[in-house]
Amino acid sequence: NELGVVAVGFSGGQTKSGVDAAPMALIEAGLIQQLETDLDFKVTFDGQVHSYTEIMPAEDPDYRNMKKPKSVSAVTRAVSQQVYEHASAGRFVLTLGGDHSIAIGTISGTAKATRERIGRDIAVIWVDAHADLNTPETSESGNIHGMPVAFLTGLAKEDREDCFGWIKDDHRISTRKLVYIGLRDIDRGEKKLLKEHGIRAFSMHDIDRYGIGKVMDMALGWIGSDTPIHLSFDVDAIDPMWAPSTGTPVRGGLTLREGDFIAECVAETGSLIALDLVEVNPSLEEAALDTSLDGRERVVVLGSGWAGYTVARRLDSKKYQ
Ligand code: DIR
Ligand code: MN
Ligand code: MN
Ligand code: MN
Repeated sequence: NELGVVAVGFSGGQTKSGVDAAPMALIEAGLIQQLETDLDFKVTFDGQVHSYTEIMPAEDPDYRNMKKPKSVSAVTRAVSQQVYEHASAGRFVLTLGGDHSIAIGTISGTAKATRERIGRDIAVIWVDAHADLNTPETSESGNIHGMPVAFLTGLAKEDREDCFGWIKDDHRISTRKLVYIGLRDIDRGEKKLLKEHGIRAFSMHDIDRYGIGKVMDMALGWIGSDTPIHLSFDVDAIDPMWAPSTGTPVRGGLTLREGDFIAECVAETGSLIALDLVEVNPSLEEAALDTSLDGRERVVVLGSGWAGYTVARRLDSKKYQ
């Protein structure tokens, strides 16, 4: 039961500081220990929360409407290599973010490693209030955490090596192998792209209509039973009542139990190869909508307990190891 952990203390894909402190908060809450002791994983972890200061560019002006393009490009390129090395060694990869821009690194890393190792294309389940599908041109904010899926699917491309030009075909995924769950805050440009490319998406409206059980059946049915799955989980998919400590909370989200259920169903397939847990921002605990519990504690407990559980359940099958 081999697990590689990558801790990414990076917040440059959006403008609020604090999301870089999440990996340490999760680790201090006992995540690594829980994975090793309670869940019996052999954990490979370099013991560091990477902030990649040594590769940060001296200056980083906006480019094609993107904020901090060179920084995000350099960090995601380094993350891609770290994740690629774990995945190439047959390890399940757990990445702790950081904002969601880091998924450019995690998914490109598993996509490439899985192609090389077993000749398969991966599928991605993107659990989020947002689609993160903006191209630099459709983005209203310029924040790259709203763009990772566009770069990963090739809907956004750039030749400049220092602005995501390092992303090649073997890093990319097809829009056919992408499923969204939990959407409720979509920009106009994103809506158009979802439609044009026939991307499978289950919004909160769909979850209300069909229930989470049916939605998971449909989502996993779309992917098929013999495809390696990378689960990218933005904590803002969960309702702010449960997970208030996040940069862009949106009302009307998943219950805590629905979040668990998604993780359990994906784990049960035996096809899960990687998990990202992103956008936890411990410094935003004061913004908690529900003050009956301490915001930070809830999010940390959610993150660690839930991430650990997902990984454990997945080991029922070692299909892709
Ligand atoms: C918005 C917000 N769609 C943007 N995206 C967020 O900036 O492109 N993603 N918050 O998590
Ligand atoms: Mn996101
Ligand atoms: Mn989001
Ligand atoms: Mn928005």
